[in-house]
Amino acid sequence: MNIFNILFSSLIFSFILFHSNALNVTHDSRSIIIDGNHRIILSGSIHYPRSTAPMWPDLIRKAKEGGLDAVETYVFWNAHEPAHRQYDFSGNLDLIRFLKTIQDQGLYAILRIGPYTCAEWNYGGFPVWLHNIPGVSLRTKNDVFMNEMKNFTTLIVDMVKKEKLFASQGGNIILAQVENEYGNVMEPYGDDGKSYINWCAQMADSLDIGVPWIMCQQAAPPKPMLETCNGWYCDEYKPKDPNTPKMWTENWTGWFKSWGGADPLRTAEDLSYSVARFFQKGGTLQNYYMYHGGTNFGRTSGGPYITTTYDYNAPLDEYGNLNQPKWGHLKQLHDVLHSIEYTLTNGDVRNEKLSNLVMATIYQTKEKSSCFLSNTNTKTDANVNFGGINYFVPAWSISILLDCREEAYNTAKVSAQTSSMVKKLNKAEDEPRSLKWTWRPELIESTSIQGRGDVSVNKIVDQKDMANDASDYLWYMTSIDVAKDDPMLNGTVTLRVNDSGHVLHAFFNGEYIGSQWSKYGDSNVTYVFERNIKLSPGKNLISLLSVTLGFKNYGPMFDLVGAGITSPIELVLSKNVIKDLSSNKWTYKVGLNGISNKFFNTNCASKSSSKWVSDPIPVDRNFTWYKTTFKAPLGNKPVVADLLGLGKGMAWVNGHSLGRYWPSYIADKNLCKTETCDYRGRYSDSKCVSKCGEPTQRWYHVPRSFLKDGENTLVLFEEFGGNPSYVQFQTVEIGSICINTHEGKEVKLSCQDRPISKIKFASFGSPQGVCGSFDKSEYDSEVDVLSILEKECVGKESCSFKITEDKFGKPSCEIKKLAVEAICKDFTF
Ligand SMILES: *[C@@H]1O[C@H](CO)[C@@H](O)[C@H](O)[C@H]1NC(C)=O
Ligand SMILES: *[C@@H]1O[C@H](CO)[C@@H](O)[C@H](O)[C@H]1NC(C)=O
Ligand SMILES: *[C@@H]1O[C@H](CO)[C@@H](O)[C@H](O)[C@H]1NC(C)=O
Ligand SMILES: *[C@@H]1O[C@H](CO)[C@@H](O)[C@H](O)[C@H]1NC(C)=O
Ligand SMILES: *[C@@H]1O[C@H](CO)[C@@H](O)[C@H](O)[C@H]1NC(C)=O
Ligand SMILES: *[C@@H]1O[C@H](CO)[C@@H](O)[C@H](O)[C@H]1NC(C)=O
Ligand SMILES: CC(=O)N[C@H]1CO[C@H](CO)[C@@H](O)[C@@H]1O
Repeated sequence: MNIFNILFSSLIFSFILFHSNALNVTHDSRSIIIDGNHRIILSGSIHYPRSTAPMWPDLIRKAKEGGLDAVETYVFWNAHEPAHRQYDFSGNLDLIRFLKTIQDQGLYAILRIGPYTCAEWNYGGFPVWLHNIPGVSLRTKNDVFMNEMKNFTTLIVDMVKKEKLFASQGGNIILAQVENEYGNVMEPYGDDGKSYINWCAQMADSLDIGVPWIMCQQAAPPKPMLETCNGWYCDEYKPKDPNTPKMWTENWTGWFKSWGGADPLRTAEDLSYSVARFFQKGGTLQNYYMYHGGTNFGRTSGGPYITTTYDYNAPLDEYGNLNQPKWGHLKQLHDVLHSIEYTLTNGDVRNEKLSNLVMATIYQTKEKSSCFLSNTNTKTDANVNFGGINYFVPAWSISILLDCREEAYNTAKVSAQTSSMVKKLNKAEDEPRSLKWTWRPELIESTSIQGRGDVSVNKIVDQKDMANDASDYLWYMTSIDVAKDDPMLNGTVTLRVNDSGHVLHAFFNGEYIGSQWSKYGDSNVTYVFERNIKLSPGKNLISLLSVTLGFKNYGPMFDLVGAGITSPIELVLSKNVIKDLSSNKWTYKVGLNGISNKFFNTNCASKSSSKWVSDPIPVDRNFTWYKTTFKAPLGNKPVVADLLGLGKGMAWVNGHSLGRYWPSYIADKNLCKTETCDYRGRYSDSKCVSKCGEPTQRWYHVPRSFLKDGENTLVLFEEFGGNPSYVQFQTVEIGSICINTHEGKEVKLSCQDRPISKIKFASFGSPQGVCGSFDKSEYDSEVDVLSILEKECVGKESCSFKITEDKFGKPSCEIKKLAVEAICKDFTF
């Protein structure tokens, strides 16, 4: 089938599925019932603003190919309503287009409206203006808040209804969510919290959407809301209401990353284990959080300190490539689970203990049976006899047996290929080797350091309150008059600033005196900045530039956590002589000159273009704007900007923000405790991490739709000082692929849309090592496996075969494993 056939048949399919008539979505304790069909649902999160609209069809097609039934997303209030009653549903905020793209692929959608999202998204999705409405109190019984929440939730529901997207209207949305993980934080809100969650339920119910509402992490929610679980494992979870099916709305496929953090890895073996275990123990709906993580463009990342990449180690990587073997290993699991859906949702269930921590679960209907064999030991493999057949069940793994006989899947036996992604220079022929830069300074001296601002008040104001999220940058400025006989003129005076975290640059009498930022932005963010200063008689000027990196998004009353500089700000002469400046007259200025004047906007640059100068390009100069032009890399592969050499700042391509960058932030060496990664045992976000001692984030996604033919413009605002001469544009593609699996498996090697150019290694028996460094063992078969595969695979985009002794010869040991490493052909233009 060619691509048009596929597209055409999926259109027909979706037409039949969704356009014909309304679907009746209900549930029992075991299944989601759609028009009388008892279903288990495999779903994956894809957040529409974390990619671009042109990327959506490909992402969703890959989700469908990966065996998902549904795509889940939050709705991001602060992105849609950036100012009170001013809405934005354009570009990658086009929620309806996203939902229709899901529908066009014939998948269901799960709409988590919230509108609180958490999601490592700025301020958990709440608009900061909401926090600044007088009398408001967020996520509790408060009329101002509830009115706004209802207004936005209703707006979204009405938009969706108008397009007839709820299943009850013939659309594809089978579930919707109100609030989000409130149960985790409800306690501190006391009785008002309880009233609030009851109100949420009533409010949602009154919107009459015709499909069930869910509330995640909310034990025994008010009826008719259904509770669901979030976490790395939800196998032990049981809904309080026996009629509620067991639903897992967030199965964390990996983890997010903070500035200073290492690269997360949740192995395919462990992730599939958690899913298989969930269904072994009666699961009905599970959702991968994330299936595609994507990118925090602009200033959308939360935290504080969440990186611009939100890759999440998800089955689809940040750029939309298959993250192999995870994607393929899960696809196989999904296919097997779908094939036993009938017994899972209808069968009688019983468990049989086989040995210590080894258990069989049998789903039995009159006609059919399916079994799970689980080994929850973290170290001990199991050889078990079940129904007269011997099975090898490795430690921390689950086998699924069709008809309780044939092992169709084991979570620890990965046969999907591993793909190693590489970054390549794919320059147009006439493109020079290095980029030619122009630059201009950010004029901080002439404006802010002089104390000129927009607003003055006699107190220290939180950055959210003062800047209303219009910018990351906020100046706090004050002056102090020192009398000639002030004792502070003698001796050392320390300026002491209490900061709620994020970044602080301090200036005294026009001179820079130092900067500070918290080391771990994710927790533990506050710090005290101290520098000695020399006061002069007369007027002295203190100018503090506070820079935030996303507002907090999680925790009880997270919305009230301070941002920016907090009281007190003091001059300290000695322990006993402290002058508190907190109630001085403070002048505030929001933003930076270059950002306010849109230096990054290439359309209206002409007026100020003369201000960009070419020689000499300064290096390690803070508060500096850089600009260059470049041609889009050849081909259609995802593009990244390699920003190694830069400090911290923001980047724009053709006026589109790539997000905040901070390649000079090196991931802590101590975070990588062990060199090897053992999939066995419970996962946590500190397990299996890598890339310690390297930049937290060196590469920044430039979606193809940001680029145009001919000349493109990159603008950088460099806050810390760096060297732009290393900056490069590269493409991300598969470099090599590997297989390392046992006899009997059907395997496939694929370079996706490029030919396999070479088989670098191939051996059958007990080859050693891992992908990239395989080695033969003395027990391997004598047959020239490499030549066989060369004949079958080289020159083709993919090749499939079954691993058998007939094909690859007889190894002289019990282990019969095939290891292959193949190289994907370089594109030549
Ligand atoms: C929807 O399905 C449920 C059972 O699954 C049934 O009780 C109900 O009558 C159905 N509703 C409609 C409108 O068909
Ligand atoms: C939201 O509030 C505005 C008034 O600020 C009102 O005009 C509008 O109808 C409300 N929208 C909904 C969906 O309730
Ligand atoms: C500073 O110290 C000098 C000598 O130590 C003294 O003469 C002067 O009065 C002091 N000035 C103030 C303002 O304390
Ligand atoms: C500094 O600010 C933090 C956070 O806002 C606050 O908890 C702390 O009490 C402040 N320190 C002092 C000395 O007031
Ligand atoms: C919090 O900060 C202290 C020092 O300020 C440090 O020892 C501790 O490890 C930090 N905790 C976390 C969780 O980062
Ligand atoms: C900016 O760079 C200058 C020159 O290297 C240096 O003196 C100053 O301390 C830096 N300021 C900041 C805010 O980093
Ligand atoms: C349900 C569940 O597993 N929740 C977990 C989510 O993750 C946090 C942080 O890792 C845990 O504390 C929760 O128990």
